[in-house]
Amino acid sequence: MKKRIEAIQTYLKQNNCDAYYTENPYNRHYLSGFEGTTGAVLITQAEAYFITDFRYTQQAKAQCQESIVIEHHSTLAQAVAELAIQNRLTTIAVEIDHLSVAYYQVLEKAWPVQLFPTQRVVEDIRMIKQMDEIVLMKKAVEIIEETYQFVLNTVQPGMRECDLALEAETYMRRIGASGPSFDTIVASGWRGALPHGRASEKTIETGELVTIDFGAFYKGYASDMTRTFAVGTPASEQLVDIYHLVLKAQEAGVEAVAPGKTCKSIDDVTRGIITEGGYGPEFGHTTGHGLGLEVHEAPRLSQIVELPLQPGMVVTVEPGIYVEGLGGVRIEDDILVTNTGYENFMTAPKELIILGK
Ligand SMILES: [Mn+2]
Repeated sequence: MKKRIEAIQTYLKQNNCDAYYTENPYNRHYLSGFEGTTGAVLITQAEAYFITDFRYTQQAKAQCQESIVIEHHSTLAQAVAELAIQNRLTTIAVEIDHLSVAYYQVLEKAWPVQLFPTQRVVEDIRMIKQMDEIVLMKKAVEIIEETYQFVLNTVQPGMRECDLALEAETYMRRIGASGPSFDTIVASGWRGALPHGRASEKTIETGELVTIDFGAFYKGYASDMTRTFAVGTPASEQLVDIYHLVLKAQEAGVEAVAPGKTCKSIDDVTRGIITEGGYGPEFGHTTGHGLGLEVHEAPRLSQIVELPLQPGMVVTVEPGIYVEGLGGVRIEDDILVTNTGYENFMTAPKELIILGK
């Protein structure tokens, strides 16, 4: 935590700015350790403050070890105005990606300082995971993989997608998740063609492929996993062929991950294989995204991102093919970029599983 605060203080010195302010839940958590829902971080060149109200003071004192905890009795903006006067601040950096226009104006009015608009300062630091973060992410992955085993043991023909999602989300909580890292996607049969088909009331039928895309939060860190499996012998041979093509692309994409390679180059690998297989237009999303405190964060593995991968980044690799009216396939692993290549956090098999056979 101390290192994270120091990184911000270095940024402040380099930019000739007196303080950095955030209420963004992920950046706030990253810079303070606070896991609650209301509060603000103010880091000056000399101090780190955490400001919250009565409801969260005890929690903040326990979680924000490196910050001076301040309980306010009016508004966060007002409390910061007082700190600005006490500390003789003249400029405060704010995260314009996370402020509404209205709230920006509130801060401008309340603070006796110049606002210094910033973007992606903490997000860029967050891209590189430290060892303590990697430990938590591995645990989040372990939970979701165990939940996947449970899903395979639980799913039955005739079961509604939403009931399977509920069972999975309950199970992950039971084994240590604080909750799902996003709404569980269960897309069976023709719904598999919806890349983000949230679990519906459709029943899962024999002969269908089922795509489940889900994740767990563990101590603030997210996992994100997708598998496609068959319930009974797949009715569509075309979908089985598609499965093998997606698997080939996914495995090649994972293998390609290494420090120094650009994000785009990983997308090139998966997209190249799928395009060669004849399904380029049916792979309409990017290959993957960064993962950490947020389930989608930097860097994105896309055609427009030339950023080189660096050790400590965690990214998903998740190509898919979606054929309207027929169905779809997606396979996703969470991958750590290491000094020499990559480490796949996931161990669950990726061969096509045919249940009840
Ligand atoms: Mn994902």
